[in-house]
Amino acid sequence: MAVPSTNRKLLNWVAEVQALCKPDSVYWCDGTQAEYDRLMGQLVAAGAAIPLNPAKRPGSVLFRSDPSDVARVENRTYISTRTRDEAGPTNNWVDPVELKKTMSGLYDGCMRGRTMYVIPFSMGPIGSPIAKIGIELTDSIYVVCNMHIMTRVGDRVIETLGADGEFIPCLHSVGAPLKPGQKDVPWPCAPIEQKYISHFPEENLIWSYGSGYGGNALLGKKCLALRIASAIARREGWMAEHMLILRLTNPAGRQFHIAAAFPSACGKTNLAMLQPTIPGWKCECVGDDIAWMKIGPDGRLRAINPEAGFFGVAPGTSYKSNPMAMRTITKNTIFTNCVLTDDKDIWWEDMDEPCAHGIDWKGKEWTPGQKDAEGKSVKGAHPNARFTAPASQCPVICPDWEAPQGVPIDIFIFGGRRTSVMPLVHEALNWDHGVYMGATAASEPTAAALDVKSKLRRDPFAMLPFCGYNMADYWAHWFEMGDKLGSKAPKIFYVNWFRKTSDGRWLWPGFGENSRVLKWMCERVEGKAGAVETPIGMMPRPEDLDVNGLKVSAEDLKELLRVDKDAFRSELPDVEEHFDQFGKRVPARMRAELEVMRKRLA
Ligand code: SAT
Ligand code: MN
Repeated sequence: MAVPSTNRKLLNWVAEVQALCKPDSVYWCDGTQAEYDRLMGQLVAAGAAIPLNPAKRPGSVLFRSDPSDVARVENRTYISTRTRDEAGPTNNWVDPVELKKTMSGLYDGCMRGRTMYVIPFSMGPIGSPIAKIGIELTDSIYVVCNMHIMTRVGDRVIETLGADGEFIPCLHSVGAPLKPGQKDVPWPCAPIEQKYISHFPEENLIWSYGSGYGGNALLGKKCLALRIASAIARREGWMAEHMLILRLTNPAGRQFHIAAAFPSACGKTNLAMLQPTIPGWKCECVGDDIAWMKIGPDGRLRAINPEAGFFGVAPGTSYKSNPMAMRTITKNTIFTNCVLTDDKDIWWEDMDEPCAHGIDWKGKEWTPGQKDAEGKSVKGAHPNARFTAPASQCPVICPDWEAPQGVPIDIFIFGGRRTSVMPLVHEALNWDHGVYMGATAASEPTAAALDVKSKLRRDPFAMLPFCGYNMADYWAHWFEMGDKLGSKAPKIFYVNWFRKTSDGRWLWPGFGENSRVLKWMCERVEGKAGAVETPIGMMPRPEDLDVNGLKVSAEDLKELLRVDKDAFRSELPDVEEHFDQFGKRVPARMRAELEVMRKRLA
């Protein structure tokens, strides 16, 4: 057990929550391996965690969530600001006084029969000028163990906090108190209508109730590092973004740092750990999900990865799609909602080797191709099954991934999953045009959100579910950052790896071959690579891309680099509608970009 803090604000808050939630006991986490092993041992003994075959996957376990608790719940996620306008039309809003009243009612006695864990954690390397301290109070050991991997937990955080340091309070409960003698279930949680993932950005406070899953429960990630941090960043003049960070080194040894925003489950982890297929280029991973960026003393934007682990989407991850992720998760990894194979290893759809038989994510006997009552084939792993693994285990982790001052960003990339219309890559004509690209980014839906049904989802900057204030004000903040950065601003690009032909064939091989597109971007930064101006921005001609050894026909490449003016023009009303939901708050500069686009496409 950790040294109890001397921080008055912290001690008072812990006492207050203890009085409200009424846990049987309170435990201060020290973040040590011994603590992790002991707590995980308890979960194994209780049957909540299944230890995997130590000869195959040492130090690793499998969890199965309750079938109702498998992903973030966006319709139960709230930005609770004094006025509805401050949260904006894309966030759920409830008045903070009312929400706190409702939730206090739920929290009252909610930890009975359980231990309340105090998790002191740092988002970012401890002591970095960009890092922030959070304290999560939770009654879930699963959360404690995941936080051990995903953040930096322990005594050093308490020491850094000192007697009067600032921290972000993060309260979490699974919402499943136990009566005396009542046996716990493997995955306690509350019914959907009692789940609340609430943020109070005006007082840097997070209250989460009822879910044990991912971003609903590991409060350092989406809640703190994106929703609360984005609101702080706007006040303080920096950026908290849903972006991977990577370093690309060219054959001459010049380093480029890229930060890229794609919605959840659109291949951020794959790109972050990309293995270039072009000779002489090296790629290293700094982070796969979140970037915190401040303008450094030299005027350039410096980025850190606030996390310490990867919470990656498992299905689709393979030695073919992401060998470095596969090697990262060979040990010391927590798996959630995967298949348990007969030799006590894990499996999911599109892993390299097929699985003959196993136990599916719901705990039932399973054979591939198995059909349900309606004749639909049953997946063994949940589409949003996850792995939680230490970033330090990634074979291509960047040597500077924990550099307190961060890495200087040269390039921003936006994108999404679009099977049609959007070409392989285009480059913004200037910062404002790049902000327009980010604001209008769209994707076809993925498995990361439980409750999104629409066909094409505009996901500005991949921040739609993660922006802790009015999205239009967030766009204004991007314009302001551009003004501050001036000539030192990163160049902005938009990519789409997911184009298909009308008969459903992929046009682009993706994965390591994406390095060809990144190479072109780096050479644009250096002023070396050619491009043509199109109505949507600068684009490479086929001869501007390094296609040496690439197995894509000239015809397909032409299609990948074609701008379908009619299709883009036909999407403008949708863009306008997208802007209009924010009314007068839309920056004039954004409206101006739309008008320029309209003219270019005419
Ligand atoms: O479940 S999380 O929100 O942590 C991951 C994601 O959706 O990107
Ligand atoms: Mn994400």
